[in-house]
Amino acid sequence: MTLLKKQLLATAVIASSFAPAALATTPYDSIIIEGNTSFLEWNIQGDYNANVVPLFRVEIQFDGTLPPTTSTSNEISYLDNIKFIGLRAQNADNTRYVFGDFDTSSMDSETTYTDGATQTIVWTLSDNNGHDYELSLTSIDALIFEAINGNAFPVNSTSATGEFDFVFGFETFFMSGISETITVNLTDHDEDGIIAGDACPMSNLATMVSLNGTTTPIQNRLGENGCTIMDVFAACEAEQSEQQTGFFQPAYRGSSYCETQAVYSLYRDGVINYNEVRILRSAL
Ligand SMILES: [Ca+2]
Repeated sequence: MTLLKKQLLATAVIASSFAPAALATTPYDSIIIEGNTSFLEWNIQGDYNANVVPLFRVEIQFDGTLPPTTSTSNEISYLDNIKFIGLRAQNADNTRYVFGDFDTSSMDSETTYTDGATQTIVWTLSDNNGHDYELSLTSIDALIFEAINGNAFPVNSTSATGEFDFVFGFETFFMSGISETITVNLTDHDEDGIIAGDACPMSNLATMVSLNGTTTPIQNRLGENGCTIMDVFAACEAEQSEQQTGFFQPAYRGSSYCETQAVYSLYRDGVINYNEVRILRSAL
């Protein structure tokens, strides 16, 4: 996004009448973590402490339609998903503040560790002046992100309140705080009307179900989880192509176990009737 210009971190303005430009509305999802600054130390600005800028705000904009960058059993990276991180500590009337805005060009690495309901995300960031920064967020009672159907999602789809440790340090600047509110703003990427917990954020919204190049007389209905019938079959195709990468596995087309099970699953969920089961089975 061209609007996400990188700005230098640690711009301290005292009793200023101007503020950093507000971010334009973006198509990205966002998480806004707001709370109280519990500790702030900055040797250059000796009077800056947690009493001077008692409120903090972290805004994370991310693309929830991308799969996580990397994923192992206990470690997952959302580096490619994160598009913007905005940090701010301020006083109540916003006349004194410290802020830093980072876009993707600032992000060097990110690591997320998840242990039960506790998740720690550490970002290392840098600016054009060679400054290095580190931001870590540790959730205490709710995950910040998780992967659903291979896409990155915040767990709480509308809003949540929890305690988050917030640590931000570079050189001799250090601050920490605990959040009071966590607000998640989700974008309806596929415009299917299901925003919270859309398990298929980029749905195939074709009018009719088509299989193997043939359009069936069955409407491509949308399930309550945000997945259409076509999404369900698309997930099978992805699985099938993964399985066919092995040398000895023959490439084959037509009905796979996954697709057959998908038909009966759609029937059990009440998405299709039995007549439609027969039509889909014969089309596979
Ligand atoms: Ca959807």
